Amino acid sequence: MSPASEAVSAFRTVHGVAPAGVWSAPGRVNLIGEHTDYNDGFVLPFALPHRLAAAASPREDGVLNVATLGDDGQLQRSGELKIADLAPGMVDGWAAYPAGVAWVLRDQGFTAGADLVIAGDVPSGAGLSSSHALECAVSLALLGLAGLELDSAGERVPSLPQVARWVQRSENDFVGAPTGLLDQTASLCCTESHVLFLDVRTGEQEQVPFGLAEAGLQVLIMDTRTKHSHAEGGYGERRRGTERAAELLGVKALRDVTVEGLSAALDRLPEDLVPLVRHVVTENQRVLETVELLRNGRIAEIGPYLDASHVSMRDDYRISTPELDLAVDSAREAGALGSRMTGGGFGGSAIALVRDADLDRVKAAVEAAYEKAGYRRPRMFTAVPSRGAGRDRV
Ligand code: GAF
Repeated sequence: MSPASEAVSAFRTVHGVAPAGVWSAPGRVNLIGEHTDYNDGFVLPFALPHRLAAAASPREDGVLNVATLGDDGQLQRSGELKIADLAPGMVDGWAAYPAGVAWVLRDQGFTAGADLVIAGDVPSGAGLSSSHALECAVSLALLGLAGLELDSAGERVPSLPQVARWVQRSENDFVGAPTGLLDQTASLCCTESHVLFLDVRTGEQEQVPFGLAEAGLQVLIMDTRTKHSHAEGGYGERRRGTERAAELLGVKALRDVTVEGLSAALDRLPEDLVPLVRHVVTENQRVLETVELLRNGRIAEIGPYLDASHVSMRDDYRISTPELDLAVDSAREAGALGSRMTGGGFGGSAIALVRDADLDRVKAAVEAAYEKAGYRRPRMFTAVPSRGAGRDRV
């Protein structure tokens, strides 16, 4: 059953009637361009086929009531949340994500309540943006109930990039996670068969063809099944470090430092900021060079950029883990064209670009390496670039 059908059926179970509609949003992987988004830089994600769906009906009483269907088939409930009373810090756990969206939309004049039932198959805690899929599906559901169909052709008001900024605000100010714009924009704006080249500073977007099948290639996702958390520690620390570096260099954001000016910039920084800046500046350049190859259909040649990106995150940004490194190294040794951790780091998933003929060998090698190291068996699957968020007809 599709996530949308599952959400509709769970809605019927909970509420005894069909929902007014169902909206869904995908998880994402970032092909390259990590920790560049909050430095006004470049990112290159694609949407996963995995989605979270929100079946929804309006309520007259200004209450948000969310139930979510877990992997174990059990429903968890948010309880009745009065939208007018929502404030940061009031809601904990998974329910903070839909509540944050309702909170931010309230400020835009969308104050109506809703019953929502969520279902889907984006692995959670895998660094594949299940929380953003949830936020984006809920945003489109609440806006859709208010009569705004953002996925229809023609003029879109508000635009999807605008919704992405609202989702970011809900995450930063309500949930309390200091994340950038990558994940929401990917979930909302990606299209099938393309990677999305986003210039975070200007908001400019380019859908770049990513024809894996034509090139005889696969993207293998390797979920280390180790936990990461953005809301605490490492992510915020790195973010603050890069902001401090930009301030010391007298630029608006590290986006303004070029590879040509890198060495002079590094000379002006305290030692602890040097590797952070080196990562961000070189990563932006890697995105630009990867995009250029993809524009010319040279997809099999991007491997070295993926590899270099991983090394930079491992050694300079220091956000990789032994599990991620082992997945990347064993995939490479077994013939992957390139491999890197994806997302925020500190656990989660890595990706590998693999020729069709090498896929089984690469998967077996990663599994064997994990077994030998005594790690939990990784979850592995291939994924093609899929459609972004929108309304589903079931
Ligand atoms: C997480 C964040 F949510 C993104 O904004 C981005 O910074 C990413 O980590 C790293 O590229 O997914």
